[in-house]
Amino acid sequence: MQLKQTICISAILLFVHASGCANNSSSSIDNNGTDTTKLPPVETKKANAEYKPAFKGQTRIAGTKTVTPYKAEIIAVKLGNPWAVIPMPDGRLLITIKSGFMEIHTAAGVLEKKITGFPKVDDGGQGGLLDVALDPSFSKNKTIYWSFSEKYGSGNLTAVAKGQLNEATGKIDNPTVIFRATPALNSSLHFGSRLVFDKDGNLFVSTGERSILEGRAQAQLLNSGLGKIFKITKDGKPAPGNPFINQKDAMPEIFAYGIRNAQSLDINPATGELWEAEFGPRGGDEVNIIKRGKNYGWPVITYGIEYAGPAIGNAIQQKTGMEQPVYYWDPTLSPSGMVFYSGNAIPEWKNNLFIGGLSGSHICRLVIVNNRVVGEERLLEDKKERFRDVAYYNGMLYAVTDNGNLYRINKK
Ligand SMILES: [Ca+2]
Repeated sequence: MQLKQTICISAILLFVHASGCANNSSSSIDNNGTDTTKLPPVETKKANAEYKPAFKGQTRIAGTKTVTPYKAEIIAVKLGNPWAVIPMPDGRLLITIKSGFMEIHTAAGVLEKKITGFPKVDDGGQGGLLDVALDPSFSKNKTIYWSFSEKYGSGNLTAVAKGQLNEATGKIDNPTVIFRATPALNSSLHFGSRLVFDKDGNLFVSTGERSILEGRAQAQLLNSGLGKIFKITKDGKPAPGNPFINQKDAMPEIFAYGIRNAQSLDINPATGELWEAEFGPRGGDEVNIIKRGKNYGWPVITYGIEYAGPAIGNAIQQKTGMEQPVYYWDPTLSPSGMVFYSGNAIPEWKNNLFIGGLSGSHICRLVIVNNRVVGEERLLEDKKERFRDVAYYNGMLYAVTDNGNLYRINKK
């Protein structure tokens, strides 16, 4: 009896092992026997700039194609202008609406509650109520953090606030601004911004350089909040260990600098590192791995050119002391929100990066091995939508678009 059981269990283990191998070896081969990880690059249009990449595979990497059958459904419509979607611990979705409120939707997309009572946002151009993040102890303290464009002095800026989500009243309780990316300028563009918690319980915040030339130059200045990645505590103070805490005239909240306009941040589940995507000018949208104290080069180095055509600065793309992007696009994707897929439901998506594309009108899937992009795929290109944000929950992706649609992407 015991022997029989042992044989049986061994047989089961063998079967599991064998089928696991079969999955691994077949996951990139489609029904026609084509290796779907070595397709031609997805980008076929002429680049705006004739710049050469710093290393092979920094742009126009091999195309790849998802083999596991999946479906994309629109589960809510007419959301207005959604900017961010994040899952709550129970699988419901919290969605920010740019004009200044949030909505809670069920996992099936049904509107459950409108949340109001946020401080007034400067809703114009790219400004408004932008990203939202849940406190790591949200289930207990109901605290959320959000970024928004705020009228401040004679201009406007990117601010971060916190408060408690009161579902019973549909209000945000104790809304308090905890951080402002000064100085305020007069611009309706390039506010950033994403919020993501590090595993140490501090909050990363990205900002933009406000697009106007006065702000652009400040992306390189450590006494300015424009064009930066910040790391702050839950009260908006500099996170312990920040690189410029002891440097005179530097903002102690800065974690990294030389950023143009970053609307994408997420922690890579495979490495724990912070990844970012940012809008370049005409060409030169970037993906970066953000490291403490590093300079990401804008506007000194870039793979893009001015919208009007001339080179930016001295037309250089690489410089000692400035970080190279892991990947860049020319023509642009216009990367908005992004998320790593950390589940197993669609095996070939594990630890891939999914980035919402605005002008690119698709969700970009990047396959990453050893911190290099090895494959690119365009998802939902046929929908012709501007994808504003992408979220992950339990094997599924959710996405919101500028048309006000909420998508759920799931294994078939
Ligand atoms: Ca850069």
